[in-house]
Parts: sequence; C-alpha cells; structure tokens
Amino acid sequence: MTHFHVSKEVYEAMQEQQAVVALESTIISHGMPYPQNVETALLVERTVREAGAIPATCAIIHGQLKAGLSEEEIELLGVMGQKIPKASRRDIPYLVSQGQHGATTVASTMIIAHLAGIKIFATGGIGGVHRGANSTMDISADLQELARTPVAVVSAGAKSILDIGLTLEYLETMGVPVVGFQTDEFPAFYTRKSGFGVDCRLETPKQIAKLLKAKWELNLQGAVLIANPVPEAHQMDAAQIEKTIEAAIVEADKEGIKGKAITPYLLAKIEKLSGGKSLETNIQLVLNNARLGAEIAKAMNNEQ
Ligand code: PSU
Ligand code: MN
Repeated sequence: MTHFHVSKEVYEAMQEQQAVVALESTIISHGMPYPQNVETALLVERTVREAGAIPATCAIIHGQLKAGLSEEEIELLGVMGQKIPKASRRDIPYLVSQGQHGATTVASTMIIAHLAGIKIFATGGIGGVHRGANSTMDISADLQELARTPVAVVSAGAKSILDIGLTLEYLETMGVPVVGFQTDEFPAFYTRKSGFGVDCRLETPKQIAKLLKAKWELNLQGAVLIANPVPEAHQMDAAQIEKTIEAAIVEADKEGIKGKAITPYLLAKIEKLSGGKSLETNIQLVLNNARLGAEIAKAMNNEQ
C-alpha cells in the first residue's frame, strides 16, 4: 500500500516479534512548544528503548501514513509546530490525497499502529467529552476510535479540560475497559486523582497483557484504556491546576475557539498560565507512560 510505510527498524522488530510501542505526533506539533517538543519526542523514544522495546512514532509525512519516523522527521514536526495540520481520523483522506504532512492524534495513531500490527500505544492524555458538550457536541474522535480499533492506549487519564465523568460514561457505553495501573482512581493527567473510579485495578504489566489477550482472543473489538497516574513527585496541586484550567477555558470562550483548535489552545494556555510547571509534569507523565507501554508490550510477547 503506497499510502502506508513502516520504517525498517519497526518492520524488522515486528517480524522478529520484538516488543514495539507506538507513539503519537499531535503532542509534538500541537501539544508542546519547540524545542521541548522535539527533545521530549526523542527522549520518549529513548525511554522506550531503554525499557527494552522499539518505539514507532507515527505521523503523516508527504501524504504517507508512517509508523517509525527518522530524527529529521520528528524535528520537522516539532519546528513546524502548529503549521502541521492536526490529523484525526476524518483528516486522513484529505492529507493523504494532497501529499501533505499531518500530526496524528490518539485516534489516527491507533489507526496507523493497527495497520502496522502494533498492539500497544503510549501517550500523554486522550481526547474526550469536552465540558459543555451537551451544547457544543464536542466529543473527541479518540473515543470512537477506542471503541473500534484494537490497540491498547496507555495514558495518564484525561485532563479536566474535559468532562471526565462524561468521558468515562461514553467509554462505558462503547464497551472500552478502563484499567487502572496500580490505582483505583482514574487519574486527571496533572494529578493522580479525579474523583472517578476505574473499571478494574491491575498491579502488573503481565496482568494487563493477560487482559488484552483475553479481550482480543474473544474478538471483542476495540481498545483498552490503561490509566497510569503521573508519578507522585511530579503531580501538580489539584486546586491550583483546576483554577488554571478554568481560566484557560474562559479565555477560549472569549476568543471563540472551537473544534479541533480547542485542545491545543487550552494546552498552550495552561502552560503559559502555570509558568511552565505543567509542561514539566506533562513531559514526566509521558515518559512514565512510555516505560509502562514498553513493559506491557514485552509482557504481551511473553504471553504468547
Ligand atoms: N490531551 C492532552 N494532550 C494532547 C492531546 C490531548 O493532554 O496532546 C492531543 C492528543 O493527540 C489527542 C488530541 O488525541 O489532542 C485530541 O484532540 P481532539 O480533542 O480535538 O480530538
Ligand atoms: Mn473536538
């Protein structure tokens, strides 16, 4: 398929049944400022390697869906930043047909991972049901993708820029298991707690691998969401981050930001308002998820 390309390293790793972890690129182009975005993307790849797996950062480059990017391609996504279109499922046909680049969201990275046969994907936070969705109907395509595509997603929960309660309800409706890694509570990205529970708590990557195998052997479609709380030392003060998020939402409303622009807008605003503290937390939780993703990918191979 000319629209799809797997890097040599990722291809060989898949052939040899090595552990592979998919990584997204919206976080590079739209989730963090340059140069921290490129530094973090490369550090996440290194972290996956150090944990004994092969990273497959995904994006659309010159109209081709790619699993596994070169350093130059990661640099390009970082330097160009917001100039690279944010690409979710619905954006793929246009970008591919026009030969354009695209920074892949959780949804479209899952699509690429699945095409490549990769089962585990580590990210920061997922998209979800936005606050006020009862009137805006802003529900991330990530949730539909989790319902249909069999790739396990490791995230630090969801930011409270979203309505976490409604996001979890939606996942329940769609039949997506939400697994807490060593936690009973669904984490809220910057903090370990959200006030909402997970469906089940598992203690080890091996137990998670067993759950994934059980789900997919039974031909139950779709993903599993693995919630991995930010390490204690890096979490933010809950009351303070809540205030910051609320202020960011007020600004977004005032400026009339809507649709696919809202998540990147809020992320940048929160980072500015928190004086960079949120960026540090963001980086640390992504690294933490990359490590867990690698452990689960290895455990999946051992379960075979
Ligand atoms: N949430 C974050 N950081 C991110 C994103 C979400 O904390 O970088 C990105 C992810 O790529 C996610 C996308 O898939 O935003 C969701 O965008 P939307 O809400 O427009 O679907
Ligand atoms: Mn949206």
